[in-house]
Amino acid sequence: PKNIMRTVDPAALEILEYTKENNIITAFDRWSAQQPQCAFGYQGICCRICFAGPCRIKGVEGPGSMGICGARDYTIVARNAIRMMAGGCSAHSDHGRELVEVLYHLAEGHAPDYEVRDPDKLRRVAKKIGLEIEGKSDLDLAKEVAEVAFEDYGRHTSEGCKFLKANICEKRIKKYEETDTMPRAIDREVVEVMHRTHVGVDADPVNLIFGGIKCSLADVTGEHISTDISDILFGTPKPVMSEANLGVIDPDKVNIIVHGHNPVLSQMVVDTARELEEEAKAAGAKGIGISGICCTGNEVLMRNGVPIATSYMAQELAIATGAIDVMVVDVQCIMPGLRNVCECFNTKLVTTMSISKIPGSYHFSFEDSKAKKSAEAIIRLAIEAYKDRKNTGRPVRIPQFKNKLMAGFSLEALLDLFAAINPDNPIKVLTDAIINGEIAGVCALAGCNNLEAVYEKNHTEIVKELAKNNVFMVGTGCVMQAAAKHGLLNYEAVEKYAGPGLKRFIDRLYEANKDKLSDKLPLAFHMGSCVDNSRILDLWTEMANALNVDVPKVPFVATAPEGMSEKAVAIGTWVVASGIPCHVGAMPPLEGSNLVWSVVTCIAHDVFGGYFILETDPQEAAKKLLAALEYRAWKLKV
Ligand code: BF8
Ligand code: SF4
Repeated sequence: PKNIMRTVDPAALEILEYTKENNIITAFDRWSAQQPQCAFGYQGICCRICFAGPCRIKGVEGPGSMGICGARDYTIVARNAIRMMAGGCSAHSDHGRELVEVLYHLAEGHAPDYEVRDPDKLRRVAKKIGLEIEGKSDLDLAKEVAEVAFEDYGRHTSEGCKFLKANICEKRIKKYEETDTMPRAIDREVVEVMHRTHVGVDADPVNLIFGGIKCSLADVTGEHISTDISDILFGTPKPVMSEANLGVIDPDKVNIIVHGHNPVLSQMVVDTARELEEEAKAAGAKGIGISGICCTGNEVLMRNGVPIATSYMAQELAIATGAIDVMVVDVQCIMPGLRNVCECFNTKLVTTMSISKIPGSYHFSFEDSKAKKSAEAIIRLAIEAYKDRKNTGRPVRIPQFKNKLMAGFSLEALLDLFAAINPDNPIKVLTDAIINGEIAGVCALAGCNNLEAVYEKNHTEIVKELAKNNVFMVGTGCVMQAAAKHGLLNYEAVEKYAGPGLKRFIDRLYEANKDKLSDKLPLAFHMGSCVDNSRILDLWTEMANALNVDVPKVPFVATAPEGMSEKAVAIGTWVVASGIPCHVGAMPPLEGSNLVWSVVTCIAHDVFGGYFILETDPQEAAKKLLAALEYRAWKLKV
């Protein structure tokens, strides 16, 4: 049927009608085909950890209330949950490791296509992790930073990860040491989770969850390494203007979409495309049009203003415009389903990482010793595909929807805005605005898309509701792509949706920074990709230090309105362990155990000060987030 509302994105809706008419199968159809989804899996009470199973918890008593080995609902739910955290930690941290390797190879002279673009950031990071910086060259220091990062992956002693300890408050360090949740080394914590969840090891749900928390703190260590080294290699983001949604695609250009997560690849494609612009024109194109999907899209948006084509759930719909010549992917959140849609439109799908291949696609191995050569080959493939598209007269259909956005708010960029008002103590601009009631607090917007909800409806409703109630918003990942597509990352949105206090605050920031900004400030501040949630951790750490309190007292909340991935589970967990209330708008597989449910929603609060708010209704969620902020702001004042 035509009008089933699966999304509030008008561009996605238009392409969905088209794919339906033409029998092109996408995630939206596959979601329907999966209904009803397995109730055991949905609640987290299906265990496949050994192949005596699968086992399901079938009742509350008798032999059917346990797995064959005797595992109870709480053991199974907790084991499954922390294995998700280990998956998320692996993904983020391995992405970080790639960056450390590039930095190390660069310092050793084996990655000639890369450079240290932000030597100041290199020095700041080096200093923070305790290195002596005086009198050292950039490359020598780069090597030392890379070595400390490598250590954080594989240390055998127990003093804790340096990139974590260097970036959190003293009181949090103490808390993690007391609760045995301080990660020793990233790889080690992943291995420990895999070990303790093997058949017949840890059966205690609380012990399991604490193990998961330790792994999630290893996750944020890997995220911080990713952010720091990306900034060192490619530059620390500054405010930048761009556009978002499928309307950014120009059919008369050679169109390349970068999709995945690692800027090691996407940044090289963006830089190289500039140099090959003339070749594209010689082929009859207006130029090379690069746009992004998912977090690698966020990386090149933040640093170069590359427009956003769309977010995770609509990746296949971008191909179905018919106007994409090459989609180049690296790792994470790349749907295998892309392949079939690419086939329909003769789009070339290019994989680049040895651990991430898709049958039937092209593979251009991307190694840092010959990165530029690979990028050139990919762009030339796109130019050939463009010629082919024009020669065959393939129909294109581009929904005419896009919105203007401002992004590029690294923590440095944000503090720089504040510094124009208070140069001696920039963060006080934010904390004072909370204490004097101008704004209600801060909310971090993070996470994915999940068709359990109407695509991008939760995101947009929560942003509007929080804005109305004067919440200052920062964010990362696919939520910010949703916000951008719906016109929520520009000043027009401030005029439309911000409450009076928030509007005054954003206007005041703009007035003080007018000279260096090309446009007025947005309703919500885009801080980057999902690994850049590390920037958000830094923000609340700054606030806690300025207020002279531990993080659980800071009026700061987080929301993942359509959480989905294992990475999101890891992030949500370290957010809670940091002391922040964290809303999730798609139900994680925890409902099968009341005990685990109460651990994450209540007991976590007693131990760490943060807790999960599991709520699928966006209006209710906004109310709960606001109540949490109000309570914290009130406590601060008394
Ligand atoms: O790391 S928000 S769908 S793209 S997992 Fe994936 Fe989720 Fe998007 Fe970025 Ni993050
Ligand atoms: Fe079943 Fe236990 Fe094996 Fe899980 S570990 S599949 S509950 S026997």
